[in-house]
Amino acid sequence: MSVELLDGTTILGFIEDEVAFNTLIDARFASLDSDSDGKLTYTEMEKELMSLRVLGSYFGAMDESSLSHDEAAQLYQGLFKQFDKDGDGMVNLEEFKMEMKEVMLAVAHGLGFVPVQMVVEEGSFLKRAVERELNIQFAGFSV
Ligand SMILES: [Ca+2]
Ligand SMILES: [Ca+2]
Repeated sequence: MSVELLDGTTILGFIEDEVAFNTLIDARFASLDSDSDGKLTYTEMEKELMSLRVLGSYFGAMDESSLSHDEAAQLYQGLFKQFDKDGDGMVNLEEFKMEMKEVMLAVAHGLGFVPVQMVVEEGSFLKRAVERELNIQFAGFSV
């Protein structure tokens, strides 16, 4: 975990960088797919859904403390269904990629263009987005 300063532009830049974004999505998918069958079950997705929920709470979309255990379970099921576009009970790479893009776009728009401090996890999307922008800035300095 680290505290980073980021705004919507940081995230948009990352999403638009197709190679960087797809590379991260592929790696993330593979790490979640613990039995390597190319599909994510609800159980395999659970950890990711929790971190997305934390992300959502930054924007007041969800109030953590007011949720009962059942409500939290419903929330995760709902998030999972959002990923599972064709409703077959599994999330494949295409579905994962599509929904992650939508989630990150929503986060970017929620952030807007005023930088805010956020606690980000190592290896998370936000962390990669920040690292990518730093790399570009450093590359700019060396020219
Ligand atoms: Ca699997
Ligand atoms: Ca599916």
